[in-house]
Amino acid sequence: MNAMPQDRSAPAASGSALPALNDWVAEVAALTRPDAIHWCDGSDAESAALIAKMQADGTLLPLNGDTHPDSWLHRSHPDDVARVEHLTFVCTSARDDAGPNNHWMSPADGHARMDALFEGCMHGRTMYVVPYCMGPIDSPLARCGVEITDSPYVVANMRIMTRMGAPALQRIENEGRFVKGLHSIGQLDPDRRFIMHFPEELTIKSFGSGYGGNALLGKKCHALRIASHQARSEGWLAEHMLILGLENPQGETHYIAAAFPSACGKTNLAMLIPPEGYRRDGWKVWTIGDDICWMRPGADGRLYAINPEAGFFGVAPGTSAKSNPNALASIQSNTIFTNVGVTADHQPWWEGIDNGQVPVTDWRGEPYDPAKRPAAHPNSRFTVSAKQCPSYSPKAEDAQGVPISAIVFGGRRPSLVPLVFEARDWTHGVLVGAAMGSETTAAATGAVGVMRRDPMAMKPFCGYNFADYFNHWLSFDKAGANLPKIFHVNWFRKGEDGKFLWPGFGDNLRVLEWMIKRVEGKAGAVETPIGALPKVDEINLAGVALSDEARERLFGFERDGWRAEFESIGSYLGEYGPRMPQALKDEQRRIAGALAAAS
Ligand code: TSX
Ligand code: MN
Repeated sequence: MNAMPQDRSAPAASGSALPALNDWVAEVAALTRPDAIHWCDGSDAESAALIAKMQADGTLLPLNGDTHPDSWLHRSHPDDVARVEHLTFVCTSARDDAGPNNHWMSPADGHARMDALFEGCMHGRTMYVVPYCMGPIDSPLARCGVEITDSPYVVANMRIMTRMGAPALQRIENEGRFVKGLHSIGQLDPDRRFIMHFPEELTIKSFGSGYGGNALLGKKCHALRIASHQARSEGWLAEHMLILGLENPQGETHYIAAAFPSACGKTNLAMLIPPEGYRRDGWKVWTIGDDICWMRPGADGRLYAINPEAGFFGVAPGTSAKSNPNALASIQSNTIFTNVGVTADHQPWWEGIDNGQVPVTDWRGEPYDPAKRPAAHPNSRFTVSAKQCPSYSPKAEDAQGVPISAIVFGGRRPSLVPLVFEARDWTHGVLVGAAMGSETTAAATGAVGVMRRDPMAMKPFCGYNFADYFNHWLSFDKAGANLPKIFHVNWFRKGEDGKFLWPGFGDNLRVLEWMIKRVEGKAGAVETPIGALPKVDEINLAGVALSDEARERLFGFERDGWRAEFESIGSYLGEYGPRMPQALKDEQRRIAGALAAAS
């Protein structure tokens, strides 16, 4: 199981049949100087041994075994609780290839900076070699990687979030190609912390953080930043999208992929439970994924999607039996909780869990005092296998992926933006995605009510220049393509009184139903310069109490406001400079012109 780092001729059990992998592991061991090397096979025995070790050293605290069997609490370092965008770099040979949407460093400088940090950093520690597959192990759309890490917590999370272990190693050996991810928690010093990507070398180096997005390299670093770069050169898309299946009473299922900026309830939408009447009629929502979607055109021209992940790394606060019963059901056992509070009888607790219990200890391990800090960190998480989700779709394990009927973009827009509209064509849809975003609400992030654009929800995750990325999106519209329709939704429109006008949650199914009717050519629409709006009566609002004001604002088209919005979109696109595709600028001008024409 363990081999000394110096042992370069290790037997197969402690290494791989792939020389390129063995050489890289040896090279990393020579640099980081671990006490031992452990090649992860993903077995139950291995997992049990790792968990026992972490329980012994306090990395994992057991939760109530009666209410939450095989579940654990991890408290991270208080300065290590979130992704660090200002310390995240894309290292391409040419600065312009990373684009204004990324921090850039030359590959040579990036490697030098990181290798200095990694020098001897695993002394006294075990180095884990973690082979993983992003996507069903037998899927042609899946891609593999190997993460080398000195964090057993990372290994335990990777085992849930990816297909980790022997089958992945087998596939890597067959393919001879894999993404190299090197990770060390270092000293968890925020001043010695960097997340660097070398997309041209399919390499990631991450130092100084043990937190999810910085440390579970299969997720944001591989499946989004590196994969988006790889997808561009190979003709597919790696997107920050949930995937759900919507089954109608006839038993037909349409698949929808959707991108939202943070704090819009992506996981809640992915696990939506239909309103009572819909359930009775036989409607069902199936969850394929809640965060990442890889899609590629199939032989029939449609886009086929897989969820590259095997689990959910979800935000805990706000998750309740009311907001997301499927998520709550998923996390009753075999779950790692990070930075949540606990009750007197050691059950996990967070703000908005709404289960009648009370916390006694906060996420720092101190007695809960609401005057001091919330019980759970706002970015506290659960890590759980997708297989534990009651709505998990059997199609999520399908090697061929699922055909996507609709792509949905959204944002938090208290004003102007209607509940739903449909893009007139693919190019218009790409513009809708490029212009999406949220108005800021959290006082912590600065000004309230400021428009933050987050194209396709990919601002922190696109591994290359956004202008090239939009061009790549546009390139899918070609002969033989049979592309999904593109929609934009806004669950967060507010009324004069500042209250939300749309009930949201399960009732969002009514909007999804209209989209599918549009896809099937069974619903009408009102054409406007911004796209097609639902025709009154063609979106089912039976049982939804909406005031006249709500109806007007949710389904109306406000020409003057949109004129200003399109000016703002025009200047935003301008920020990406001369690489911005002309077709997208033309589309913005066309709509701006249409908005100006009739008044
Ligand atoms: O997740 C949300 N969704 C999508 C659900 C499938 N949230 C939570 C956002 C934070 C993560 C929502 N919040 C949604 C929504 O559609 N809509 C809203 C706004 C809202 C909040 C409360 C009410 C109505 C709308 N009403 C009552 O609480 C009674
Ligand atoms: Mn995400």
